[in-house]
This record gives sequence, structure tokens and C-alpha cells, in this order.
Amino acid sequence: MVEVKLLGAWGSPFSRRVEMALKLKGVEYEYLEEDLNNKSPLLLKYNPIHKKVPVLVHNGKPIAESLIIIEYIDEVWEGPSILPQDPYERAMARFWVKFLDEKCMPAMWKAFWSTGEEREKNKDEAIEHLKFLESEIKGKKFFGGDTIGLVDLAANFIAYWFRIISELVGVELITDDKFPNLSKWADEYINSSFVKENLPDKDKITAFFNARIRAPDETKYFPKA
Ligand SMILES: N[C@@H](CCC(=O)N[C@@H](CS)C(=O)NCC(=O)O)C(=O)O
Repeated sequence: MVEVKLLGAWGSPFSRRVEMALKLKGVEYEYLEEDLNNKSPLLLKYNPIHKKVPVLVHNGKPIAESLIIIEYIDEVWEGPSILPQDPYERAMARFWVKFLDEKCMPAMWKAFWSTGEEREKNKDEAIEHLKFLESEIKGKKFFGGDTIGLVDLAANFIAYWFRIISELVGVELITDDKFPNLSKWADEYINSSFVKENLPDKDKITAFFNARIRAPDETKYFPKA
């Protein structure tokens, strides 16, 4: 019997990417909630290099790193395609998700959690990156076109988690006037019924980041659900 397990954490945007990919494909799986403050032997065994969630375990074989997991899911299971079929479009989707994780996410994160001049510098950097996304999404419903695809799943942190943090720390980045296309995409994305059902509870995310604002050193990981 095919066995699919997902080691995840409820508040993690990376875990949620993978959960959504599995659900888009209609794959049945067992979800194992990880305590990141006290990592399980299973997580350490299956992801000894990074020791992070998500990890997908397919018939006993582990795969780590959310974007790699999603590509695997797309290749292994039938159902709606998550990556485009066209080789050039596939390459572009891979380009954008790399850009999201390597450039946008760190720059936005630094802008949220720094102060003073440093914060202004980080904000400028984040805005420069976001401008590229703004023009990429222009005229499209989703990055994937009419349906949600790899880039939308990967950009989930912008549409949900980072909007919440942005409000809590008072750092405006994606405003309707500066980034109308990206704002519209974010609304469309989080309000699509499929995504809405698969996002973590807003109050719980807010409580976690409020705790992080009060005590950053003691609030590293989402507490176990
Ligand atoms: N690049 C990884 C990032 C995964 C990641 O950062 N996961 C966090 C949870 S949001 C984690 O497991 N952190 C544990 C740690 O840093 O030790 C991916 O895309 O899967």
C-alpha cells in the first residue's frame, strides 16, 4: 500500500505549501505535527542536514525542502499540474520561486525585524525586489495563470504571513497604492476557497508573532499545535 506522510508544523508557510500541493492533487497522506522546540527522532532521521519541516515521506523515502517536494508531488501524482507544461514556462516558474525564497523573503523579514536606519535600508531592498513581482503578476489572476501553481504556493508567505507581521510591526511594504497588482493577487489568493481552507488560523499566527515581538529570543518556532 502506498504510504505518504508529511512531517510539518501548523504555522509554517513551507509546510503549508506542501499540504496545499498534496491537496491540489488529491493525495491522501498522514500528517505528523512536529515540535520544532523539541525535534522528533523521525525529523532528525529524515532531514539530518537541515533538521527542518516539511519532510515528505513516500513509501519510507524522505524528501526535504518544500519546493523540491512540490516538484516531486507534481511528477508522481496525476491531477492538476502545479508546474507549467511548457519547458520555458517551467524554467520561469523555478526562477521565480528561487527569487522568492532567496531574495524577497530574507529582505522582507529583515525589514520587519530591524529598526531605525537599518530598517529603512532593508525596506528599500525589499521594495526593489517586490517591484519585479509586481510586474510579473500584472494582468494575471495567479502567477500560474488562471489557476494556482508553484509560484502562488511559494508566494503564500507574502499573501498571508507577512501581511499579518507587517501590520503587527508597523512596516508597510505591499500597499494597494504602491503594489496594486500584488495586493490584488494576495487578496485573490487568500480568498480563494481552496487556499482559505488550508491557511493556519489568523489569531494563532497573530499571537505567535506578538509573542515574538515581546520576546524574540524565546519565540523562535511555532509551538506544537
Ligand atoms: N527551505 C526550507 C525552509 C524550511 C523551514 O525553514 N522550516 C522551518 C519552519 S517554518 C523549520 O523547520 N525550522 C526549524 C529550524 O530552523 O531548526 C523549505 O523550503 O522547506
